[in-house]
Amino acid sequence: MAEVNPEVQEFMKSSIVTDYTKDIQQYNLGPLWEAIPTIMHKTPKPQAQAYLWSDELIKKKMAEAAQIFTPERGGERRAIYFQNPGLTYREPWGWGSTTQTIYAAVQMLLPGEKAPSHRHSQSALRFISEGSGAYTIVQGERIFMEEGDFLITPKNLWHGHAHLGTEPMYWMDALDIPTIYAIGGTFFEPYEDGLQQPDIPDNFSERRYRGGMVRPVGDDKFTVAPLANYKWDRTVEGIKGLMEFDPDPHHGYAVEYINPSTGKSANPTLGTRMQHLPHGFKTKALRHTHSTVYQVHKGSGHTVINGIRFDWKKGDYFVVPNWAWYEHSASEDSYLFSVNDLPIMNRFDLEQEQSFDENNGHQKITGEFKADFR
Ligand code: GTQ
Repeated sequence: MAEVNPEVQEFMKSSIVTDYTKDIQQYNLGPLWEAIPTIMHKTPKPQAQAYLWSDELIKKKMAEAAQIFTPERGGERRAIYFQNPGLTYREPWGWGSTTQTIYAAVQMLLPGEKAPSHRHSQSALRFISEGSGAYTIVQGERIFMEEGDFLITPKNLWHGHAHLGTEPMYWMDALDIPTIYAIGGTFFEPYEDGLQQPDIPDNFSERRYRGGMVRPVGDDKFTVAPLANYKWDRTVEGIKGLMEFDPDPHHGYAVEYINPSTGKSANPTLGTRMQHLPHGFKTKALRHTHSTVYQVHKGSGHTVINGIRFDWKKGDYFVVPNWAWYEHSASEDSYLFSVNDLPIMNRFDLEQEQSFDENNGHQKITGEFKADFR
């Protein structure tokens, strides 16, 4: 705001003004003269906080959930979402917000279990953290999932899951639930008949895309991504190619999952990356408009977020909010999967980025993260 002279400041604090400010609010009217610093802050001031959920906590709570209900009996999915403590104002469950735009969760499916089909206007993705032998069936295509696979479930397609294997499966879900909620675009429909049955060959899209950088003729016309499962082996091949060269100082060896029809992000509203940080590698600090949710797929290390050190290891999840300085450091060979809202920021032409120039690109560490349970 422009400088206000002391006389004006004094006047704005007088009862003529403050009484009036109070008065209009009873008519559901708002005083911009009071609200500007809150609703139009100078740089992004996300309500989402930097936070970390540990593998132990998630496993413990999932084991408890498994004792209590199955997906078929209990609300369609056994998924527990990461409710950011800065976004809990819609009690009692918050509003499914890990950042302001991203919902992230862990889902667990036990051998023999089924999660019935449904469809909705939110776009979904999954990253498989443990196990194999389960499939998701998306619009009649059974897609078998293995550790390290990245899958998309485009909006409005029927989808359900079933587990034909022998060990529990865990995966990360991410959806644009808070974004669709905020703009009033939510539609949801259960499938009338439990789990949809297959009507096209298993793993159809992944088999059609076996060639990688060649695509079936005609597929440039797709509006939804035509590839449903991005296999781990192929992702690692992409990263190995990068490792023949110097790492990116801010990202290490990082690739993004793209829609092979358009070259844009695999999901229209959520960006997704796999990032390899070799043992001992430290990235330089960066901040940008978009927010990110990470899953530690392999390894261990820490991330400094606005001066606070977050130690992580395999199976942990953490949030880097909008416009927060962050830098990663790997103490073992590490792989971080991440989901971001960069496609949304780009669509609105809002993305800005800055690198941290002082101290050779590294923040001063002022504290360590400790989870505070409510
Ligand atoms: O597996 O279809 O975590 O529809 C949230 C919404 C998972 C799913 C979630 C969903 C799903």
